Amino acid sequence: MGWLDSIRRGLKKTKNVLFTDVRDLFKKEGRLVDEEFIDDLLAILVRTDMGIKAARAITKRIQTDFRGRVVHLEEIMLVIREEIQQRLEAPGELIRYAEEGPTVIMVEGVNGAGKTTSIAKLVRYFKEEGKSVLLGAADTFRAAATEQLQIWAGRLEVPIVTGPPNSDPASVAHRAAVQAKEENFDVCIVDTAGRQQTQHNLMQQLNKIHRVLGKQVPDAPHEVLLVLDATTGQSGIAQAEGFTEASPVTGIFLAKLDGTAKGGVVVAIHEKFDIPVKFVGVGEQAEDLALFEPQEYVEQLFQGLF
Ligand SMILES: Nc1nc2c(ncn2[C@@H]2O[C@H](COP(=O)(O)OP(=O)(O)O)[C@@H](O)[C@H]2O)c(=O)[nH]1
Ligand SMILES: [Mg+2]
Repeated sequence: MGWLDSIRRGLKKTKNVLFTDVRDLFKKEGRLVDEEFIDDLLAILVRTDMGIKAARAITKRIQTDFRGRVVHLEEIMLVIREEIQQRLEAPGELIRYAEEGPTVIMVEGVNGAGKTTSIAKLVRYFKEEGKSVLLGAADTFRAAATEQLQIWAGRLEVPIVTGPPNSDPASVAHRAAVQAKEENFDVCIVDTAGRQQTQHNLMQQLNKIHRVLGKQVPDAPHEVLLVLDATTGQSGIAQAEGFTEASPVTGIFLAKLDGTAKGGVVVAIHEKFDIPVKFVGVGEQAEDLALFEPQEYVEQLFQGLF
């Protein structure tokens, strides 16, 4: 199954809101663009979690273009599509690979966001690209966290560096980077414990892991991926702010897009941060990954809708 099928699957619930709910605004043949219509449409757009700014911009344009006119579903959908498309930009290069030595990727986010599962998806992705991968289990706070990553490592047949429970996560990160360098791995992915942006010490610790990796491998980490849970919508975005302040996040991995009608959150993320959404998680298995391409995202979101 290709990336396109994956993104389609991930957007199913969001499509439902857009299509079913917007279509329901059109009881007869067309509908007069009046205040009531605009209010109803705004509420639907907001439900996709694209953010109030984008939702207002879309309804404003519809008001300007069509006020007092009877419009058809297709005309409205076309405007929504155009406006969403305009707000999304291509992520540029997906991964900034190291010029020499292993490419080191650090993965962070709040508890339960989907970090460990997303790492499994990345492992599978890199393996399909023909690259060797070494994992670093720097979530040492819970024994179960290391075990979870170990299970994935076993299934995906990649080696993993671990540490005893409650040991210094930076030390695990350090050993993973050293091993990746000495044994010529292409990619080294470091898992980290979940944390809240309000936990100052833990945010400092992310910074330490970041520095330790950089000492072992030039320019490491080459990517810092922040995993956001799509089902938390706008509140997930708010959490992200603290992370981008604590460490230079280079990309968003948007997990659990399949479990939510809030797929518009991609738009909100783009509006809020200058950080591209690079990967999208669409299920609990290692193959449930989509690479984020704005063009495809928009196409799949509106495919079959009009
Ligand atoms: N439906 C769905 N579930 C996901 C996805 N990514 C992760 N999960 C689930 O979310 C839960 C938390 O994931 P985990 O990777 O342990 O999160 P972590 O605490 O951030 O490491 C698990 O039950 C995962 O199976 C996804 O893309 N889609
Ligand atoms: Mg985890």
